Amino acid sequence: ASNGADTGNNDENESDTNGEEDSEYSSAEASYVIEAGIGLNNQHPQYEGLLRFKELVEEGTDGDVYVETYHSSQLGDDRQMMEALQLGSQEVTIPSTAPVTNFVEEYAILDFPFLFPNEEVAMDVLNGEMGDELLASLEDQEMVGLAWWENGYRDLTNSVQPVATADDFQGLTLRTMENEVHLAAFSELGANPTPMAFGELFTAMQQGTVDGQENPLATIYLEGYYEVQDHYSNTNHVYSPFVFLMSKQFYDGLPEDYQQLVRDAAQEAGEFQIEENRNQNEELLDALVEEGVEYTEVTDEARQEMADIVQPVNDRFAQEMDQDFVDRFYDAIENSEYN
Ligand code: KDG
Repeated sequence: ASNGADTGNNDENESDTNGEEDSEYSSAEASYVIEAGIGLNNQHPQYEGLLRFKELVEEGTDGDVYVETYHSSQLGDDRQMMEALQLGSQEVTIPSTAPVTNFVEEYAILDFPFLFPNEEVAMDVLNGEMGDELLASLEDQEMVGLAWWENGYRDLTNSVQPVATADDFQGLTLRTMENEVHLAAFSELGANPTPMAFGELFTAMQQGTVDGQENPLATIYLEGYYEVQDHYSNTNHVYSPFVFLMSKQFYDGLPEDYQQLVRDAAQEAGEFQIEENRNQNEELLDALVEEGVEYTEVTDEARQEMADIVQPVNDRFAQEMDQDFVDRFYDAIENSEYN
């Protein structure tokens, strides 16, 4: 079922639904077909990464594994796509980690605001033992975590007022991802958080159901949020990883060499996606301002104040989690060579 065709914005190339025209292979001749879907549109580096995955897998298996790519929630929202992976009716999705907490509790640690001091530390921890542990914990949920990709630091937009300090969050109705930590953190800042699937967000802003939202710059610009939002602040409040998920049922049915091949392809396509993402993020601020959005720069001091306000939320959630896991996670951040 497609619930996302008319949501979101900026799908400039609607015909590029499944990358068919870019492929010399076809599903009819393949032994295995991977249906891969994401929530973001086909302008986002995440989709470019997915097309790279397709190319690597099809070339690596000489077309024996074929990848159909879908964007803009065409296959459903993050939660629905993960459920489809569990059932084996869809093979791949690449959500932000926030909605994964509804399946594996420990993922909530990644949602702690102001947790990672920079992107390099985040990727170092995720590509190390702690990240491996988080990927392995998905197996009980009938999913296989193949690689970490990057959404990036999340920033705030809204249609009401410039947000420079923690006080400015007061009374703003903000769409958040479906995640308890995000809900608690934005409540603590005095906002009214409204959890909602990504595919419903553009319309919700357009109709004024929410005043604003938070996402990395690439999403804000490439989904055309400037059409419905007036203010942007570089809050950088949460580092948001993507996790490349495959249906365990499908993965288990692949021959071993193909299992290794999809693993390597997810990793390599991820490295490409991360580089594209970071390059774009740098350029997009100017483009956003050119579209008429007012940019409010958040000072380090103001950001520290926000961090102090939400710290009790992090502490409360940390207490509910396995203590050893939390300690080792904090240690991994502390001991990262990029810290
Ligand atoms: O393709 C990824 C999206 O489905 C979603 O996870 C993006 O961060 C996101 C959000 O705000 O829902």
